[in-house]
Amino acid sequence: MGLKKSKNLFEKAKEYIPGGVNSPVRAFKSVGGHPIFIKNAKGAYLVDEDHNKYIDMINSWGPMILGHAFPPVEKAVKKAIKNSFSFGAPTRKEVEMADLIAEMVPSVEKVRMVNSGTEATMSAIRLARGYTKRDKIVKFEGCYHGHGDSFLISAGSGAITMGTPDSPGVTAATAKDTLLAPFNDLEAVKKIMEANPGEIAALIIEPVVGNMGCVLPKPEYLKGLRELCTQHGVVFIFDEVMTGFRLAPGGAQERFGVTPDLTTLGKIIGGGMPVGAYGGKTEIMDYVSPQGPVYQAGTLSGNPIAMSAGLAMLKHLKKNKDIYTQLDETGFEIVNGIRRTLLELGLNYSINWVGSMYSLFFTEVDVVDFETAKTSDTALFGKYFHEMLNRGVYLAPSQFETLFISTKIDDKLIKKILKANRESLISITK
Ligand code: HOZ
Repeated sequence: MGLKKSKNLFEKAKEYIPGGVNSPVRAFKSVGGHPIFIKNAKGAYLVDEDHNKYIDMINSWGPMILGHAFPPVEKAVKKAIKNSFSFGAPTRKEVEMADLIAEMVPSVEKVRMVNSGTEATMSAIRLARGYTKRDKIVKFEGCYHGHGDSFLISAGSGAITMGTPDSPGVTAATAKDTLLAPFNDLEAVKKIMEANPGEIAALIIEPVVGNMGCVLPKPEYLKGLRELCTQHGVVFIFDEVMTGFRLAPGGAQERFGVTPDLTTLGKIIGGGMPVGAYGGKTEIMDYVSPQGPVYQAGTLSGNPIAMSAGLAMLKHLKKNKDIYTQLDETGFEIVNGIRRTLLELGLNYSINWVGSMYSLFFTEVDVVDFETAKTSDTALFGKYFHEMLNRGVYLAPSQFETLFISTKIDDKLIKKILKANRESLISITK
């Protein structure tokens, strides 16, 4: 497999871009080698600058649920672009988008568009603080909510991948207002709430964690958190940047039947373009400026091209609910196939799976939280990653990222993925 152009581009990139990339995980630092520079993508496939073709198991970190360059989305973008690219003024599309999100996502009555998941989470906690007039927030070890200061404490994703879960540059004053809890431990949250009466504004969680690898909530855990938040007057926030419109039309909250007070959403509502949003109960959302006193703004918010792409995507998902059954079945086939191979090879590695998200952890421990995720053999994962890449399967370049399945993964591709997986596991463990 030739990778000369990618290698040269990376060398040049390092001269002008810190670390040669615009987001740390994609630098391949934890798996070794150099990143692959992507030229184009269609359906299930990515094509790199050297014309190598890969089955994509990242799908732009979630949003390409219908595969790359999904025709209705492409058509909507082409149509919208004729009317110019940005106005910094309200448009019809934003109203349609807000209406659609409110219809699909159980917790959302009102919603504000922003430009990324990071903006959405930063804005949501400011709103929760303004609404409750309290300062502290609770986050979970290993959860990642973008790169806002309050969240870069015991953070997953690129932070743990690069070995800096607590980032320098976050002031002690900010860090002291972020209280940490282990994921899946209800008792720990109860203790935190009881020890900080009337001080906690919000509790933010990835209902299914994607940023320490895929980690599922234990049965009744989310329900237990809901009850604790209600009891202590804490704003309960689901970060559904990864799970929104993916685990069900209404996201994890629909799938697990637990309704938060606020929800943050990301790139999927832009059909993969740079979009985010936060929404929830009217009573809370009406605290946002200009209706209320909590300030938050953005010239590009509700950008007409991104709105057009997102509307085409969400309308399709709403109309074709069978997509979710299909994604669950594909997820089951892949995960079951990996399990069969592990059994055949006498390997006892852990797999977590829900719907179209899954992770193979190189540890024999059940992965239920950050501590157990960290028992993974990341060097072995790195070898597996490259074996898969050499066989044309593009995984997330970190043990601490979930994989995402698109509807374009058909039976033929499932077989290819499973064959690559079997050969890769044999190669790294022989
Ligand atoms: N932090 C992102 C996934 N959790 C990765 C972003 C990127 O490198 O594009």
